Amino acid sequence: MAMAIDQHATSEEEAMMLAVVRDLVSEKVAPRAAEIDESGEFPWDLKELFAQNDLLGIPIPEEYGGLGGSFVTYVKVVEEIAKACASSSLIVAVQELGMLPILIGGNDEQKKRLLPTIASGKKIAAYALTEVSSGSDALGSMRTRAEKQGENYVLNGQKIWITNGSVADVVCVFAVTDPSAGSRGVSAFVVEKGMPGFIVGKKEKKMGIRGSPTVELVFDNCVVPAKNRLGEEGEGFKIAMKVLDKSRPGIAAQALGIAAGALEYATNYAKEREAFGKPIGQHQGVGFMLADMKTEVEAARLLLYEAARKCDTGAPDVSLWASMAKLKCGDVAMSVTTDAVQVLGGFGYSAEYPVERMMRDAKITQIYEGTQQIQRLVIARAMVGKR
Ligand code: COS
Repeated sequence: MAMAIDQHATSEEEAMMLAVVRDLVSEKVAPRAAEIDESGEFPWDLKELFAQNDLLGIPIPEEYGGLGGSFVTYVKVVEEIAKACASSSLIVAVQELGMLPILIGGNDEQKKRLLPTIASGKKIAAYALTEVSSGSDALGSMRTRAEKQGENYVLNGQKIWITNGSVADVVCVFAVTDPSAGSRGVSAFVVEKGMPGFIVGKKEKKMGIRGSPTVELVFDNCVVPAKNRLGEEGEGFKIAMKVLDKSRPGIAAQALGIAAGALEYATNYAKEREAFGKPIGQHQGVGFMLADMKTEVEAARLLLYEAARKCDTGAPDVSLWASMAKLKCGDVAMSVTTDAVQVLGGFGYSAEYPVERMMRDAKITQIYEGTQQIQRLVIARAMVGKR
């Protein structure tokens, strides 16, 4: 029984789901990971596979077409996929990121209209906050404008580094509606593929997560019906921040999965590869490295699962925990994959082996969904406040 062998599952349903995901990953995802990285193409077949297995709407309530599952289950699913393929894990993680503004800020009509097709995977969702001069300073430097004209808003501006932006049907976009109102001058909109003036711009060439398209989006007098505004005018920035509280654990899960995948590969290698008459893992230099890597991965996992549990319970300190999980898991992903390359030596540096890809994929987890510096800022503010 899956329950008996799954030390991390918190319920029988979760154990069954994770068992299914592990099979899918070993049969369908892992064999494709190197080729997805090499080609840089979005794996549409895996998106279909995840949709068929109900992985794209795990935390969406059943009344809106989702599975009604927990964030804890969701992060474990992302982690399992990321062990083999970081790009593919983003299909699940960004579907969640893109739907959260609707779940958090939308009214009942919007949720009924938009969430079921996202949960089923019929539509792909994305989240557009970042701009050329507005990365960490998401609020102060936002330039994209939305002006009310009759029953519509007209959006003008540009967003960059939008994951899945070129394949998305539904993009939650944040834009300034009142430049004089500070944090209350931003509003959130659902922009749908085909709306006039919604243009997909250039695609980035990246170090890692190469199978996940990262693009620029341009809004050129883009007409969005007012019924697609999420929340009241001026509530957009708070919606954006509340989303990040729940989406950062998803990226932490991706990071943890990358680290766990690299650790498993390096451990098996260290048991097989011999030097000076014994497996290299039995030399203290390598054995102690593996011991540190294992300890870091397990510590990061506990932090992540607690952060996800806080997302489920609506804990008031969820921002703090989401940022701590993202900070720890991102740093562990980078250090563990770097050490995994070291354990494999010259083979680790070769694209014939997966750990160099994992090391390249790990780096972004220290940058996106808020840099590690921004996570520290959120953590410190939660501890000592902000004047
Ligand atoms: N939940 C609800 N409201 C929040 C919030 C949260 N987690 N975080 C901030 N807010 C509110 C604040 O309460 C404040 O509201 P009032 O003006 O009504 O008091 C408002 O939002 C502005 O917050 P703050 O004053 O903290 O804004 P700053 O510009 O100082 O800093 C940071 C905000 C830096 C935390 C934010 O810009 C950030 O997270 N930046 C990184 C963005 C990011 O992660 N980008 C990655 C790409 S998106 S995938």
